[in-house]
Amino acid sequence: MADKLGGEGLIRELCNGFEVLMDKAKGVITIESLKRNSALLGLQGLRDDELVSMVQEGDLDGDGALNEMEFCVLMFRLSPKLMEESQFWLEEALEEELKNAGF
Ligand SMILES: [Ca+2]
Repeated sequence: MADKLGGEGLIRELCNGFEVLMDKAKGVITIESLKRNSALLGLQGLRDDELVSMVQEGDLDGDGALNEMEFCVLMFRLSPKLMEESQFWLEEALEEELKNAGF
């Protein structure tokens, strides 16, 4: 599937979960919204501390929540094979993102 979709489609595919998991009011994924919505993605088996560490692992700017970019990056890290195939343009996308964020 990844081959057919190409880079951009794969990103979209990986980021799809974001909309489902996010706190609609805040526009980010919090531990609470993850807990509330994780069953929709078949993640209901995860314990609270696993959800917490998932957010902590993905939280790059330390605000305690996952924005869309952080979520996508986390999904890549949780999908080693995808990451292998996609590393090049992920790095490009990240570089661009960090530049835009003023790093
Ligand atoms: Ca964050």
